[in-house]
Amino acid sequence: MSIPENIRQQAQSLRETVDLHNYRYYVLNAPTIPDIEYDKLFRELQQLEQHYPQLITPDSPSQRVGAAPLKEFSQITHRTPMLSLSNAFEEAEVDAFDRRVCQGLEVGSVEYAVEPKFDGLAVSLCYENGVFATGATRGDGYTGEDVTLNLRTVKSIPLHLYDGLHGNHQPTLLEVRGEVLMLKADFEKLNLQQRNRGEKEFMNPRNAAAGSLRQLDPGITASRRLTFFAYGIGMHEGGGMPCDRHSSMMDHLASLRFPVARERKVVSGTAGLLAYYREMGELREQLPYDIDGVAYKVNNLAQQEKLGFVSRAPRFAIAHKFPAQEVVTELLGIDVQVGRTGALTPVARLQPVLVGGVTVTNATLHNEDEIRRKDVMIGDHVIVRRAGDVIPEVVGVVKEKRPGNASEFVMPETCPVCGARAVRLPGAAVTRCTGGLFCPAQRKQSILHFASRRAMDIEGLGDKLVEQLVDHAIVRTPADLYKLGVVALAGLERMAEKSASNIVAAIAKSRGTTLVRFIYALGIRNVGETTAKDLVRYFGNLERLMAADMESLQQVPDVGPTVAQSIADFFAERHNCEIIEQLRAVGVYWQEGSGVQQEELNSSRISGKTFVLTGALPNLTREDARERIEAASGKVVGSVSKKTDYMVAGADPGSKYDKAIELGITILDEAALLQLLQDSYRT
Ligand code: 5U1
Repeated sequence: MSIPENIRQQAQSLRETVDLHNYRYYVLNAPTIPDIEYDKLFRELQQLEQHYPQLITPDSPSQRVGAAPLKEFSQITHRTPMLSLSNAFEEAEVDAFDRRVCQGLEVGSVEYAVEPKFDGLAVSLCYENGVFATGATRGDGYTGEDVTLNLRTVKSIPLHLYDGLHGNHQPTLLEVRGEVLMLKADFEKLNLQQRNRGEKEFMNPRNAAAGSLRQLDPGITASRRLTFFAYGIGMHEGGGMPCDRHSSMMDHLASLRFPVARERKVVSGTAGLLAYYREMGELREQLPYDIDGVAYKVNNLAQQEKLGFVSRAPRFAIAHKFPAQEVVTELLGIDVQVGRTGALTPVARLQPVLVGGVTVTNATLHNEDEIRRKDVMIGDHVIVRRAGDVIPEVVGVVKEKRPGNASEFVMPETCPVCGARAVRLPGAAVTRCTGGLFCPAQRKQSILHFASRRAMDIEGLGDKLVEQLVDHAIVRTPADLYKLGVVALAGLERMAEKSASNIVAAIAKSRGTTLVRFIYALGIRNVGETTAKDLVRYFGNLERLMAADMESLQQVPDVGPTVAQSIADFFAERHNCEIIEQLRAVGVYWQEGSGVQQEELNSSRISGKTFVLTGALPNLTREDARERIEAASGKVVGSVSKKTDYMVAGADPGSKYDKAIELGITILDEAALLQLLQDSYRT
């Protein structure tokens, strides 16, 4: 059957439109149409192709998924070897690299293209006459595995080279080199899914990316969200690549619609390289993907060629690695710590080891189920991860190194601190000490929480001091803190008179507080700062909150049955009410509100609306913006969801911005926010 020209054109136009929206969504992170519109276009294309199968081209966006599982991967020999980069760990090694380069080129200073070094899986993509033909893993650098069908499912990999002006001179052969990785957010989602399905979790985004790409069934790869970033070109034949610099080559790849790192730059000399290293080191945690260092490349391609290669690494490039965030060490034992709410947490006692530049001796194992799931035994060699400010955790075990005498962890049946029964309720993941505030560990943690910065903000009351105060029975409840004198404190270990009087002054200062801080300081289970704010906004004063029943508690926005039950249980406990009485008796005070404040809430048009802040605003700090929004009864939350009403975005917004765009959430800049706040008080 011959196909009418208008149908042919319609299919071509639909393919181009779908390609464009794919590119905007997966590469630029800036979609311009809602998902529903995209789905409609995609279905239209599918229907047309179903009706006229002759119209189907291998690079049609409809042809990414659907290939049958393979029996095994075949091998692909790379047209040009996939080299690795030499590593530098110290500044001196970077300096030596720059000096070698200058010497080799007989110049005084060299321009470098610098970019993040992705912590993923290196792949080579081959485009024949502009169409994606084959894709392979790095393998041994000369031969890799043919993962073409799997790479086709990665939406940010173009199935053809973008030919914006139709008829542009395209290379007959182009080998694009880059890295397949999984974004941190996608990794978290995948692991949550794996956990919910009772399947094995992945140790880190890199393993998840590798495990997802090396699947014989492309359907599995398609179900995992992988991302690709290009960082160079292997072979290139037949024109269309007019570049004399690495940086312009990357720009050219971007114009062909390959994803390239936004953070790439051009710098000069060692000073430029090291400044970039520090800049990226600071940015590392905020990036949506893991990087393990930065890559430095001589920018001028003729200079690159002149420098050439040494064994399997180029002389013109080097990777400057960050301190490892994951290391292997020995698990010497598992201690059990008792938290503020009595939760027993198994903590790994480790052979001290440097992780991310810090010596780590302990790492959390979360709970008993996690230990079983990760199959951790005492004596094992374990993989410890420490990223940013996050508490170090054991992410896995090196099974091959398990010693014959490795022993299993058993959760104690009694609290290791007070000896009360430890209970794990059916369906709960956590085992808890039943000793309540009679347990010194819970008492210490409650007092530390009470004094913490966001609660009563008592400066200088740290864990060593609280430990002594509780162990010597000087402090039993938070109210006892306000009875402390300089003499009692100065008698303690490592406590000079000056520090003692500073602490007494800090305690005295904390007497004047806010009801939000006070409620948060009480340490009611499931009541964090945000819930404390919601409760105060709704009830206005403590008496009303203490008297509230389950029904009225659940009238508070965002308070469900679990939180309501925790609050009701807390105030039903006589001991807790007595402590509140004692705190008032020792002079703790706050400004009481006037009761249920619904009318007041409703007076602002943004009351109850949810805001997410991202990026740097020109004039307001985050705290300023938050305070102003909250003063108008709006609410600031940390993450974007369908329920978010507004995103306030400043310079260099994070990935939240992309998500907000994706969900069609109204975006405000600082000026628009201030206007909205002003308008919100007008009726
Ligand atoms: N960002 C980046 N990673 N990476 C890895 N660039 C880069 N370049 C590489 C490798 C192996 O090699 C080329 C310089 C040959």
